[in-house]
Amino acid sequence: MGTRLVVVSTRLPLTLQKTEAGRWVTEKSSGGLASAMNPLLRKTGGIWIGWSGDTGEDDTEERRAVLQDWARKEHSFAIDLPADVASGFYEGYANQTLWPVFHYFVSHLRFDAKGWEAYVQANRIFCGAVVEQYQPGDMIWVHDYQLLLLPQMLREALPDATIGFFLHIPFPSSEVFPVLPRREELLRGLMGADLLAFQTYGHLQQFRSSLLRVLGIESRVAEIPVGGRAIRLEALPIGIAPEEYTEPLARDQTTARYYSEWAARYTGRKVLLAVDRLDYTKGVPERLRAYARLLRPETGLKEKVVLIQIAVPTRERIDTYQDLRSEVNQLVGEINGQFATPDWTPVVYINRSIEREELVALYKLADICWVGPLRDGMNLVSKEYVACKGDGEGVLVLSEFAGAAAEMGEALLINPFDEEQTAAVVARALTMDDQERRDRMRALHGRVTRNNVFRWGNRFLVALEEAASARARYADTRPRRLRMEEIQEAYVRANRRLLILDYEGTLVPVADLPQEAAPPAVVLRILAALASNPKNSVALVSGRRDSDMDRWFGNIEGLWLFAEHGAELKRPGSSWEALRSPIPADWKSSVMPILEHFVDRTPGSFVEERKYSLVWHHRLSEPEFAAWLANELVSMLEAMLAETDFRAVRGPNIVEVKPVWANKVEAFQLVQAAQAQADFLFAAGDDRTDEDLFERMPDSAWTVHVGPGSTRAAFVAPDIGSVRRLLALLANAA
Ligand code: ADQ
Repeated sequence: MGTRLVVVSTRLPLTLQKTEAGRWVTEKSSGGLASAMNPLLRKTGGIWIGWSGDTGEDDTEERRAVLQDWARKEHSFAIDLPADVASGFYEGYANQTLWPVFHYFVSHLRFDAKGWEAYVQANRIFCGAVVEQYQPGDMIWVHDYQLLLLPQMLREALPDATIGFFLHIPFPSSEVFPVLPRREELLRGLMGADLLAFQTYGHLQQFRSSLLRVLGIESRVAEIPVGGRAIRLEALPIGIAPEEYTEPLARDQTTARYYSEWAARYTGRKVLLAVDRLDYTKGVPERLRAYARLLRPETGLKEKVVLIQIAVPTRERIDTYQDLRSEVNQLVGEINGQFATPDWTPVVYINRSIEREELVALYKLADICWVGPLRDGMNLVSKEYVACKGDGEGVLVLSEFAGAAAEMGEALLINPFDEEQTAAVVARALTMDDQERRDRMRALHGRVTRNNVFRWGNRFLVALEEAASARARYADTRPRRLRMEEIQEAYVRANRRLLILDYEGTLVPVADLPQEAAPPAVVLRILAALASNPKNSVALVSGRRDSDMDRWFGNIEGLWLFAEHGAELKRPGSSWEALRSPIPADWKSSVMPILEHFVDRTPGSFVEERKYSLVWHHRLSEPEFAAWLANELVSMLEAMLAETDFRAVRGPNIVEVKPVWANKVEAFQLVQAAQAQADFLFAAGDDRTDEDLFERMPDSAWTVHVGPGSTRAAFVAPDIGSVRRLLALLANAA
């Protein structure tokens, strides 16, 4: 791997701490991510960019020296976030808006506009820091939900950069995701990446269906076509670095001491272990309540088991977390108060972080590891426990709502919301026979060891490299990003110009209802200015009726109007004429009943009747269902219309039945006949009918495709705004 890896995540593997004495010290964390990234960073001479965790207000020389050390010795570049940005970003939008919704806790959602602004601002600060460190050829790997806007920001700042994104938490269902304020911006923020990777295939699918529902962007299982390139999609479950757990077990003295002390203490009792950050997604109260059921007299388990619950405090400044802490304190108190005896405490509760040596000793000790999140992207605790069970002596009880469940079929799966069933499964784990226990654990152990975090990191980088080289190949051919100045220069040089413009989706957004979509004043001004230039022939082609076109554009002198996709034409200064006539009178009566049948089947859809065409609109319907029916409708109509002059075509959220001869190529040829020897040909459009035109125009033509999707156009404009800006530039050019 010749290229350098640039890792970007909210936090660095290093934390800046101010001691009581006022000195700045560095704390190193040895999380799974750090152990995965470090070898890759070493191998590629890469760097890590993240937040220092601090505001940088106390900008002393000593502090700066510590951070310079990080950069020099650890290749870690720390970003400072101003206090208000940090809290609005971290405690605000990231952890009180995104975190709950992505984990299906919609009722915990808190939102305010300030938090959102801070989130945008923080992403911008990250972007600036990456741009500052960036060297051409680098591979940028962005991590997690705090940085959802970063890929697109980076793409705009560094158009040729290789950008990958990994989401560590679940992607929620498309029923839940749209609950989020600023959902469109979030999805657009991701669109700058070359690769988007998720923990599970399920999350990937949910992302795709949210993308369709929220932005109307269609995708395939492995990629999303966007404006002249494709974003690759992958499901890459994260793993752990098994040696970080097995090594201390094999060699470390402290670990061995802890283990033998505790093994002696708990002789004769089964140890149930739970290790979580104290987060409401982790199901700690649910576990405690299920455990209380397990201790009821009829199970006979009283005094025979002990639950060691380790809960690391996190996000303590947020109310919900404080409430959770009180709830857990109370439950632990109740259970111990109700069941304890002078020589037995049913729950050992540790509400702080513990050392690796202690954690590993506990993993080895535990007969059962009880992993019960209500929702979790992956869950590494389940994998760490399994890594420590090379001897097969342990049972993993695992929530089916952890991403890990997709890979760990040999665990005993629970629905943590069902406390009765959970207690029964744990009881079964306690009595499982030796053979079954070992068989299950060995299968799990083999997989956790093989699918480790190093393999995960490599798979991500291989996929990212492939995605980026596919984009580079694509960029070498066509289309290119819109180059306004280049087009402007050619326009200024030319003497006879022909511009053919699509309307909806190109100059104005596609409207939900056909009666909407009137042009704003700015569009009228641009069209009038272009059409009034004696060197120009400007044609506007729309699917609209002649009456709409007249009402909206009738006053603009010199403009060619085509209504109903070119079935009707109005030359400058004359009146409407049909391109062909007569057309068979009965065609609508045979097509209409079929469309009506589809309206009945698809709530929210409706038929629009025009003079020359019939249109089935399904923009307001459930997108996946409607897309499926649209395909069915088209194939049905194709068979029916095969021998006629009519065709059924799919457009953005529509199926349209119209005459074959009503098309942009014919429209173009008509204008061209009037503007012979044009030395500047220009076309802009966003849909399939525009593609036919782009293909038929000569290579010298300036063809512009608007928005996402693959295209034959020479240029891609990201959105309607940029087309308007370009046309305004031309309209004002000398
Ligand atoms: P987390 O929500 O933090 O991670 P998890 O995957 O379980 O959840 O990782 C927690 C880590 O913290 C584990 O490595 C564990 O050993 C450690 N830990 C927990 N309690 C501890 C304690 N008391 N003392 C010391 N260490 C403790 C997010 C997502 C997950 C996803 C990971 C990685 O929410 O779903 O698996 O990222 O992608």
